[in-house]
Amino acid sequence: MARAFGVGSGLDRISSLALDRFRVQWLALASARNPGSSIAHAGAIASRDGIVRERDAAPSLAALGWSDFFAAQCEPHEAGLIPARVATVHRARMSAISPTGPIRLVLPVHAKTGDYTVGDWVLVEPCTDLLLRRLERKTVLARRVEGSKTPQLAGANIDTLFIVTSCNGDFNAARLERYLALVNESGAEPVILLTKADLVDGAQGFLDEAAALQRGLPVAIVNPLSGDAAAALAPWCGPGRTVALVGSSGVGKSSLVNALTGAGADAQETGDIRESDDKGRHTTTSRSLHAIAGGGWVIDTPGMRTLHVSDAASGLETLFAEITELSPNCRFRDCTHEHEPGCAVQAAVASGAVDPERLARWRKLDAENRARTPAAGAPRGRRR
Ligand SMILES: Nc1nc2c(ncn2[C@@H]2O[C@H](COP(=O)(O)OP(=O)(O)O)[C@@H](O)[C@H]2O)c(=O)[nH]1
Ligand SMILES: [Mg+2]
Ligand SMILES: [Zn+2]
Repeated sequence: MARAFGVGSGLDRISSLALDRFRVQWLALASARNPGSSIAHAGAIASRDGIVRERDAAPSLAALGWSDFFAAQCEPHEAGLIPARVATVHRARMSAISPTGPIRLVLPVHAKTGDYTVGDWVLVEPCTDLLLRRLERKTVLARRVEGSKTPQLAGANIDTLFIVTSCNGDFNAARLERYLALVNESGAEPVILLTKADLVDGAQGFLDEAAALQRGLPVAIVNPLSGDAAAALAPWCGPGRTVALVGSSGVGKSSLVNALTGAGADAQETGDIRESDDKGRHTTTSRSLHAIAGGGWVIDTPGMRTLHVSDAASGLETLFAEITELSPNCRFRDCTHEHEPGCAVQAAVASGAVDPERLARWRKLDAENRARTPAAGAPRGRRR
């Protein structure tokens, strides 16, 4: 049976369910993006052959971030299934967004929601909303948690990860490098955002120091409280693109999410609808996929309390490229770049080409990564 959302079916379906915060936000956005359209117009028809025909403001597969990478994973016998993007993951339930609208996923028996993360693409059975399988991820932000066998997932299929820090005591090169290692390893593009530049005399020093942390690293100053925050982030956002924010508590991540999701003329309408659904149920601790007003999606990640580096050998290699690129020139293949004769890295430090503090920080992170990455059968560790 093909599923269609007409005026009646869409509204019936919506009113028959207790609206969760996600659903309300999604509908608010669908109508905000297309002023004058009703909720019913934010629908699409998925035919039996799986071809999804877009109608008006409903996110098309492409707008949701679908690409050849995911399409190529679908088997011919799966043509009748609906691809959907996971929007929220709770202990016992998950929701998704598809071109037919928001879906409360029905989980297969024995499914563990911990195996999924916000941003995942899943294939859904159209009539039952049963989650059949997850597609391979393009990128995934993961970290090993002490005492747990499976890594903790903070989001998947993220294109750009904003590492947020502020122009004050929070700014710390060593901590930013930890974030960079994890983000590099995730496969997403890192961008450093500097907030609170309005509270210091000169932000140029912070900008320069951040830019020096990794070759080609984009760094931007952004004030989440100003009206132009969304415009400042626009180069990394847009239809089909997914971004996420990481950084310490208090640096402005939530303010930035608000700036992205409720920007401009739509802010009032979105705010009203959010308020009516609030009931004090703020979900700041769980991750969710939020639509960006100008197109694209932002994943809200809760703060990472500890920031240990593991399973990040290639992430470190990218981060410390000026050091790791020199290693092949060292006399000994297993050179630690500390005391060995004929060390190309030490020679570069002596000539001023490599910052000795960077070398010290690389050594510390590299050792930590080796100590924390299981040697055999590590799915993401790079063999040396
Ligand atoms: N003056 C100023 N305040 C900021 C800036 N960015 C964030 N803030 C404030 O910093 C506080 C913490 O922001 P919040 O978004 O909650 O940070 P989060 O913990 O990272 O989510 C809030 O009071 C913000 O208004 C900025 O660029 N300038
Ligand atoms: Mg916050
Ligand atoms: Zn060396």
